Amino acid sequence: MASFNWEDPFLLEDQLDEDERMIRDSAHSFCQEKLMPRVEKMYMEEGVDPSIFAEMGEQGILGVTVPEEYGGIGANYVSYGLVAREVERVDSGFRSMCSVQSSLVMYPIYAYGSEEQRKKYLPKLASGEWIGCFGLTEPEAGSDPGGMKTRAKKTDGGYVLSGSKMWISNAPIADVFVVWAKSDAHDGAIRGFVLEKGMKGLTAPKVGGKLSLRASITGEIVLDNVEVGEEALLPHVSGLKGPFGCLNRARYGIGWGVMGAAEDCWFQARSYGLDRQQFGKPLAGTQLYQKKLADMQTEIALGLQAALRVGRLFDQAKASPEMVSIIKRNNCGKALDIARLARDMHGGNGIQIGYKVMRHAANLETVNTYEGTHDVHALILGRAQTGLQAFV
Ligand code: TGC
Ligand code: FAD
Repeated sequence: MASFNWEDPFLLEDQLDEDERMIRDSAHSFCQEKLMPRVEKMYMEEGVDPSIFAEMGEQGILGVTVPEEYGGIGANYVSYGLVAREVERVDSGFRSMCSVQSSLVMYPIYAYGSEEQRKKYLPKLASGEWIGCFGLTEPEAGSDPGGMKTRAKKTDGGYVLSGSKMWISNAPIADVFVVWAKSDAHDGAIRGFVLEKGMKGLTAPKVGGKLSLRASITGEIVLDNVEVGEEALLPHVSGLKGPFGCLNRARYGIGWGVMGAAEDCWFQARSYGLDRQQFGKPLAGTQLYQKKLADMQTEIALGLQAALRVGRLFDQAKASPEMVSIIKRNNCGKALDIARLARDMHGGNGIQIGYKVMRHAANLETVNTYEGTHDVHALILGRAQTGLQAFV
């Protein structure tokens, strides 16, 4: 039999091609050299450094799957997942910045936008010169986005948007706002609009006081009769399948990303247990400690393998939303369990910022909730196998 690589139990490495490894390695170096040194300060101060977007853009990790003619690198979905894993190995908040920009802002403009919209927005979003946000959730419509109250009223030359969005990543620093509203000109169907910073009536106050995802800025979007021209409408999609088409991609990336955070917690717990002596021996030499490390290793190996499988199917246009729900739900839940366990294995030191595990655990509370909560994905999967919908 072959020898066992404890860090890569199922030899994921062998299942990647040369381009994928190169994109992954380059993202890994960028994340460790440029992002890791800044994360603690940003997290502690709940601060934001918008210049990170330009650095991510220069690195080529915004809009990884968008074709080169629009500023992306035209890579496959496996590469996108590998990048998400490297970014979230540092912090879920940084991965959020990338996910929103790539899957929730660039993707809808690419997939549902006019050629003018593509040319105007995508290159600047890919370079990070412009920052984007995605407004779907509202104060009274979270898991049930179909219950949104934001309205687009038809005028002679365009639309007037009114309403408010809540919990919107990047919003306070955004230049470009992809906002979803029910349009009276389209029988009340949900339509997407691309708004720009500085439009009269558009504001995006910060939501403060977060105890999770503190390195990513979150805000509201307030739409006080914002007048836009016809060119703001995303012409090629109507209905909830518009925002869900974006969520399928962001959720898929999260399925990979959280495994990066989980791996960081696992490696931290292993190193800590090898160094820390209690009762005259390393903690890692105790049965309970080893059982916990084995559980972490197993769940991460399985989670990564599942993410890779869905990625390969994505690239063959054979992935379904339900497959994405399986990896989003499983991998977020398992990563959160692993981060909490790693925190416990560090004893008192585990609550200190320098050991990273508590920061990951706090972040993963959000990741388990946004992009469809753990339970909402269970209901999506329950509906798919029973034919009965249990939401209402
Ligand atoms: P339902 O009746 O199921 O569907 C309505 C229409 O949408 C279509 N559809 C999809 N299309 C593509 N992909 C999917 N995954 C789709 N799911 C549904 C469906 O075919 C139908 O189309 P049509 O043409 O027949 O009208 O809708 P529902 O209202 O019953 O929805 C139920 C539910 C719970 C599944 C859904 O509402 C849901 O997923 N809720 C969770 C909401 C959510 O995920 N919000 C995320 C907000 S964005 C965010 O969190 C960003 S965080 C980013 C970061 O910082 O990283
Ligand atoms: P609720 O829907 O009120 O759910 C509360 C609880 O009830 C959950 O446990 C849920 O699982 C459960 N529940 C809900 N419905 C059912 C049901 N039918 N049956 C059983 N249980 C149910 N949104 C955006 O649009 N854009 C963003 O960029 C964005 N970024 C975010 C960043 C952060 C930091 C956070 C925290 C959220 C962000 N969100 C964003 C919003 C996020 O998608 C929502 O928080 C999420 O969809 C859940 O909605 P909710 O908070 O209203 O919770």
